[in-house]
Amino acid sequence: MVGAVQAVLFLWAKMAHKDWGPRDTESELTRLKSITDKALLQNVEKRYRAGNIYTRSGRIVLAVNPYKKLPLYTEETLQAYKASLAPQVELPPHVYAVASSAHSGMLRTSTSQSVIISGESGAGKTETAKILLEYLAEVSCSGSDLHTRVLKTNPIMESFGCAKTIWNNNSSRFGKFLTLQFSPTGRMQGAFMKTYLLEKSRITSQLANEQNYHVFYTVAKGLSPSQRAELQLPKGSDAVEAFKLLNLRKASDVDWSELPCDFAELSAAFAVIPSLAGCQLSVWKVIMAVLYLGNLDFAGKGAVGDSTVADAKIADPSTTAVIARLLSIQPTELENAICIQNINAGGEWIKSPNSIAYASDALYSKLFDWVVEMINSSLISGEGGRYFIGAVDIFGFECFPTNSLEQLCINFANERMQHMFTEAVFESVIAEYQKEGIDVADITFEDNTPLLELIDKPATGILSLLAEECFFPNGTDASFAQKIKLAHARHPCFAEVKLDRTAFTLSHFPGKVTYQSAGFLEKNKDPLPQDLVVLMRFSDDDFVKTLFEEKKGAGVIDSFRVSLNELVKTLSATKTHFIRCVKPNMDKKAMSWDEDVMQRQLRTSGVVQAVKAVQATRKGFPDILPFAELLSRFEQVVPKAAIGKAGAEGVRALLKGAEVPETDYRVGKTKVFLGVGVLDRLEQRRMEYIASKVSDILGYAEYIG
Ligand code: AOV
Ligand code: MG
Repeated sequence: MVGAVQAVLFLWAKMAHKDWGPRDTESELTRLKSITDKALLQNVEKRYRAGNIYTRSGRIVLAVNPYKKLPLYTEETLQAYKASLAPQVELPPHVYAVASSAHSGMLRTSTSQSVIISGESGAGKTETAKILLEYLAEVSCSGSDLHTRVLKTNPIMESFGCAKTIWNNNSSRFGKFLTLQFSPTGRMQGAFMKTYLLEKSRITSQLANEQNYHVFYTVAKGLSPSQRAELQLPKGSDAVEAFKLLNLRKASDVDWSELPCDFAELSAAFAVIPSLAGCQLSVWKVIMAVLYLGNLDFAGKGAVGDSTVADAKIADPSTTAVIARLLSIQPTELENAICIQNINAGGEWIKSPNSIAYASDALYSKLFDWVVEMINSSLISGEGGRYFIGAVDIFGFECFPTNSLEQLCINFANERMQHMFTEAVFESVIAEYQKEGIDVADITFEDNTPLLELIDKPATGILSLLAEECFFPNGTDASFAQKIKLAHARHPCFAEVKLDRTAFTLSHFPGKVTYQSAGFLEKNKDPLPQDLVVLMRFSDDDFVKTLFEEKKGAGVIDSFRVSLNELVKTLSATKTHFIRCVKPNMDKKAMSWDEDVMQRQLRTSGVVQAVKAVQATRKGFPDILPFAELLSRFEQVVPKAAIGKAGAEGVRALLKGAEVPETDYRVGKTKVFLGVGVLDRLEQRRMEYIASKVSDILGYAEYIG
């Protein structure tokens, strides 16, 4: 009998509530009774261990990287989110809930939306972006060509732009802003992406245990014998360990199963993008040319580093011949272009072998840009799309043993996104209170404006000083380091490094990072030897020519700043959604929980502060409900006095009837703010009420049965 009552009760409670049953407090951090760091962490851990990697915290969805496949992305789950009409906050937290909310929000309010996915390197941003895209494609263009094309951009972009680092086996080495274009009825019509700052230095040098871009391994190993014959590759072109740029001791150093796709899948993905489909062999050619360039050595006196010698020669002319053949250029001209770099020493042109690295960098990064351009030309909607949903998946915050200009840019981009996050999250809390006419308590949150200014302020910021130093003929990395120290020694986010005059430390939101300024100037100038450009433009291969077509270009930093500003402007004009990815350990391990690592990320990401701010502002009123919601849920459970009255009047009558002391709630203009425990007490009454009805029904059933 008791069992039957419980079962009926459970079903009743489930039916009485929209979608997935009563709101549970654990899936929403701001609902927790205790919001100490420890309590929040324990809650997230408990959920994580039960396979619930997503937790909501007000407007933010927190995603903990499971580092293993979980059954969270099934067709049924997707359909359940698709079919649900409940607002996002009512649904179990999930990337699908965010995607669904962005899509329906776009339609309901006629406003473009964006999803900002942030987190440290390896936290799960790129995976999250894929899940988001899968959902949006499924609900808005299922079965169409666009659906296939837009999803196939993932293996291509990951192959060309991701690489194994110490922090992530599939680390994005570029930033991406994907824009999905929609019709007024919510159908996806097209897509395009903007990419930011591919890490060029990786092409020619990687840390031990790190790797080059995935595509090099995929292509070197995957080309078929007939393709190798067509490209006239020499014997052994499939021996990946023989290519110096691949940074391998043996072929088995590559974990092939971890690459985003194999060669057949990459080819298949190319095949569905119309503007890439016919160019496959040309692309593989350039990839192989870059690999052979990396194997070039200089002979005799002109060896690397010996730039005073005027007779540098390439040690192995047969390799030069292979590269020249691949690029359809003359071997002697290639040798000249990479041996003679226009360095004037005492009025004499000297031959420096250094331009091999520039040649590989230039070829690959131009190929990367071309691939992005082709994808865009195949996916973008001619009609432009009325609204869009944008997804930001940039390279995550990172701190390596040695950090250079790339890390400064990456970390700076993360700071900009963090700033948007704090603005949106904290300001929205304040705004909610003000809108309801309720006093706002002091909210404290880390404001990273001082650090942003230190890096980006016009004229005196670190990036401006770098650009300026690049203009001076005598500017060096050391003089740049000196200048920023003079300008910023006292800045609270800046610190000098003892015994290292060219290094400096910045206090970022996730922690301190020490940067080595050696190489900053050259990286910013991004030299592209003119001889090489001319040579490529005279290639007999139209594809190679196209790669080196003239394009406007500013300094690396200048164009990065401009595009980041544009991104922030674009995002600011949309309704923003936030997904915060965190990783449970630093070892890329499944289901291993390192409390310190998690604590640090929750604290530094602003999630803990956001939860605390919500509570601080609520001055002990953790539950905010629209009037109608309170009335529809609890009206029956209090004496008749409240029934029939709507709005604030009804709410006051209901709470009075339920004997809630006046000090335990505040009535705003459209919402009621409930004190700690009030909602629980009301729920309790509601359950008692339902139980009494159920026992009436069961009693009646027994009577008539
Ligand atoms: P990131 O994008 O945040 O790092 P990724 O999205 O590449 O991180 O995630 C790193 C790895 O974690 C992936 O390759 C997966 O193995 C695993 N992973 C992440 N999310 C999930 C998930 N929801 N389910 C299963 N496995 C997951 V970086 O690009 O380095 O900043 O720059
Ligand atoms: Mg990534």
